[in-house]
Amino acid sequence: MNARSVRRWLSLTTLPVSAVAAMTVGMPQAGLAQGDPGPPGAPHAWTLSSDFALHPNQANPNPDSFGNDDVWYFMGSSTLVHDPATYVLLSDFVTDALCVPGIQQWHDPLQCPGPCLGCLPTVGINATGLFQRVMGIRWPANTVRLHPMPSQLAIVGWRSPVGGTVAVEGRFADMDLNCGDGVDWSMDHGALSLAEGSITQGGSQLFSLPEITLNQGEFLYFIVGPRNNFGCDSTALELTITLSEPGCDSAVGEPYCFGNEVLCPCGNGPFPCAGCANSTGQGVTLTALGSASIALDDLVMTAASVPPNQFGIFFMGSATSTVPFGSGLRCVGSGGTGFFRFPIQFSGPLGSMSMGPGVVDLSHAGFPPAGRIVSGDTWYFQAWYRDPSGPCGGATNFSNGLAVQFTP
Ligand SMILES: [Ca+2]
Ligand SMILES: [Ca+2]
Repeated sequence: MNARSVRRWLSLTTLPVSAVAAMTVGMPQAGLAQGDPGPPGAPHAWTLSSDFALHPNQANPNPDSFGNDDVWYFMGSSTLVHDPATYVLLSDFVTDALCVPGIQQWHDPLQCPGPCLGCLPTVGINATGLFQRVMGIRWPANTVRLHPMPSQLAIVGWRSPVGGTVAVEGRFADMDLNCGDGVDWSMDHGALSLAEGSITQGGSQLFSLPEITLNQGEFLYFIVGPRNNFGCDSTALELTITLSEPGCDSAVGEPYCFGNEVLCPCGNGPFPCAGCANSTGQGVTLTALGSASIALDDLVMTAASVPPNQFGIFFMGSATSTVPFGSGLRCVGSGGTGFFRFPIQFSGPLGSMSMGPGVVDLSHAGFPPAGRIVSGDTWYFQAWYRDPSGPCGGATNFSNGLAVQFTP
């Protein structure tokens, strides 16, 4: 695009004045540095120790920190076979396990070897705020312990509240360092083992699975079995499950920040490769064709599934974010350099907006120096559009984000 056509494009975009005025309320301004309004929106990680609900809010199953019910399950089994049909919720909860006030645990109330020995199998947490050493067990504050029986597994189940791809990271560690023959551990998807191992007496093992695809409602199980002897099998389970962003295809650039139902402002997802749902029932996808070459300047970005006949813009920033806004998520952060707005667009009867070729030229013609695209820059783009009857009561919504690293 040459300078004349850029000027024509810019002047054309000044025409719908009322639309501009209506859209400008609350929108990032070109070239105006803005801090991100607080931390990113709802986090998208589940950590066993921080989600473990304490007295008097204990629950089994246990909700997550986002208000989803029935996410964490504290369980035992009836045999050592890894068969979810044989897993049962531990029914009894105490706040002074092992005779230590503040050690809170779920267990089977029928299998208690003796006073202060605790009941098994068990899943519990040290909520005393202090490191505890009790009967040889070294139990750091806020650490979750599992202990099996000779023929019963100790199990933490996680029932996925979302559909998507998750990363799982954590560690099993012996807490009773002076005795025992170690434990077997496993991480299962339903009845299928995804990772397993044995830790010897006093040992520990890390686990990390970067990509597990789950449907909403499917279970991951984190399991401790006794090996040959269940004595001294207190085992710490550290566990964090993180919702990862699925790979969605764009010929150029990397789409990110999608409309999953946990993050979208009123649960208006999931759209694994688009923004949060709008009034059409769809999320808007932002993808690009052409190339990221500065010299060619042939990048063409398209936002599809926009509500018909609405105004919108493309804008960019030098950082990512995840901020609920309107009926969607703002995925672009100012990065200290500001947001840069491209000309107003109209979605027309087909509900689509495109920008380019000429994006690089446009940035040089219309933006202050901090917003002029040069080789080596990575810019984060997003489409922002009006949607007066959007699902969350917000009058605007966003596409997914698109990261583009520019080349010579
Ligand atoms: Ca041990
Ligand atoms: Ca053992």
